Amino acid sequence: MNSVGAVAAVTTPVEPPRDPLWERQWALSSNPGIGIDLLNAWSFSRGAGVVVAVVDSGIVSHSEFKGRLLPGYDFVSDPDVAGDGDGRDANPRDEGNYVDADFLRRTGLDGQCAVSDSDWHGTHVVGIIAAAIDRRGTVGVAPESRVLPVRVTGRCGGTERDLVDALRWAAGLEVAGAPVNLHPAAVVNLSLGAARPCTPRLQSVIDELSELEVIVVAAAGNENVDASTSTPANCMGTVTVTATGDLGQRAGYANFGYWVDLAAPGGEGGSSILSTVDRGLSIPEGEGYGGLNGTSMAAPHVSGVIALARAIAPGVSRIELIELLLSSLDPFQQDPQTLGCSVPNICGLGFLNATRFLTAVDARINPKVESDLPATLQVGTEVPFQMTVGGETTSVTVVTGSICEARDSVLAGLARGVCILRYSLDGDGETTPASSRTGEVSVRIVGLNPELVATSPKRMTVGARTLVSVTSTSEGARTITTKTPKVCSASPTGKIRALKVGTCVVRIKTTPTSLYEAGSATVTIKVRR
Ligand SMILES: [Ca+2]
Ligand SMILES: [Ca+2]
Ligand SMILES: [Ca+2]
Repeated sequence: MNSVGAVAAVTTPVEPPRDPLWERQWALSSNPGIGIDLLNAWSFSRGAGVVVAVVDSGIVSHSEFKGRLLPGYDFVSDPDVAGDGDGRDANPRDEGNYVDADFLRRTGLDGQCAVSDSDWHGTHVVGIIAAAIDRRGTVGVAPESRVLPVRVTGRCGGTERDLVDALRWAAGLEVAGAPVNLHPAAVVNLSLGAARPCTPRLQSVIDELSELEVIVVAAAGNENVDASTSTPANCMGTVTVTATGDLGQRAGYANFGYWVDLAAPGGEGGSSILSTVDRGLSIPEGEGYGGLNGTSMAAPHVSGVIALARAIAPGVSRIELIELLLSSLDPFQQDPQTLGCSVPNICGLGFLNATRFLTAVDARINPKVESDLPATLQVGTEVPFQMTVGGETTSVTVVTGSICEARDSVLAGLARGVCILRYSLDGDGETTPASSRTGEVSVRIVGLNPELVATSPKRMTVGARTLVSVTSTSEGARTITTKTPKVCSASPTGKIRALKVGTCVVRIKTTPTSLYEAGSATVTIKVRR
């Protein structure tokens, strides 16, 4: 028997989208270790319906998200940071996170943040995940996913208290003062961080989300330090993502180390990640496209790919999906230029590969059944066999006990008919819909060919009678009929009467039995005057 790999081979090739900026989206290309090999992953899924929460700076309206933005929430408590004149509210619009001298003077936040233009961070992250295939602009990793924009940062950052409430709300949990989120997220993208340990409060809410099978993806941070110093990347249970550039190199800014799970494109220098933004330098002025670099851009590539997987595997557990993700990564480029990531425990276990991941998820939910069972087996004979489901040897039980018997990987044919064998792979059954790992295969048990001998006189005269005598190894019921009713008649018991000159042909048949196939014979008698 052929050995069965965990990953099935080829997928249907998918045509590249005609969105004009696609050609510049190197991060989505199929260059190993550089792009995430997205196109063929779309033959499995485009993330339809999966809810991805982008807990970030909010969002501006953009035609790339048309019809797929869910009602989010604005958890920014501080009106100065929010820039919308009040505390928390139901409108997660990104009012612009620009910082100017006036703002610093007024708020006394001088020293905590620098003067800068608005970067439309949340909108950029959403575009990486969910920009439409619409012959305009860019495309997102999961272009049919739905986005839940949850605002937690504004001008000069955000607070952990707001973040904790935002995370709970995104997962559908109750948060005082906010309406219940009717679209709980399957994936939460956290392209944000602060330089401190993971607090018990933040860890506890991430644990709550893990309990709900929500997958939380966190950016490793952009300080070129060990990611263990950056939260929430350093919380247990997050998928922590560092960033690479367009040569597959570790981005110079990217946090690294043991806490990093994997790497994805984040851009470096002029080779940035292109996505959706607003054109305004301070407040929103209208939709556009622009480039940003950061682990903030790497994380949503992973969130988007997880959304693709969730769309086809809603029943697979969070932990198993993460295991499949981390076991389907590409190796890092070994080129000296990419040194950094090819050293162990720097950029995680490998580089994101969407097609390999989706192929592995597909094999997991549609495990390939392979056996060396023959199509047919004769009654009274037996054959050794093996069966594997998804590469694992499985046992079988016989559904049709009177037809066949399976014992110690030997199948025996007992009686003519269809032998049905049921296989099931138990293992981690609690995380898997049982039906996906059970099924039936059949082998046709063929009977023996009966020996059927019929004898009669060779000649008769018109008006004479005779008897066909029949012997058979089969117990099957016999039918005796004339094929030439004008020349001779035949009774069911084999009495022949010659009617006119010619050739009398009589057909003898036996019906199939549990041991024998149907049998037939003919006799031919010349009828003379
Ligand atoms: Ca507000
Ligand atoms: Ca608001
Ligand atoms: Ca587009």
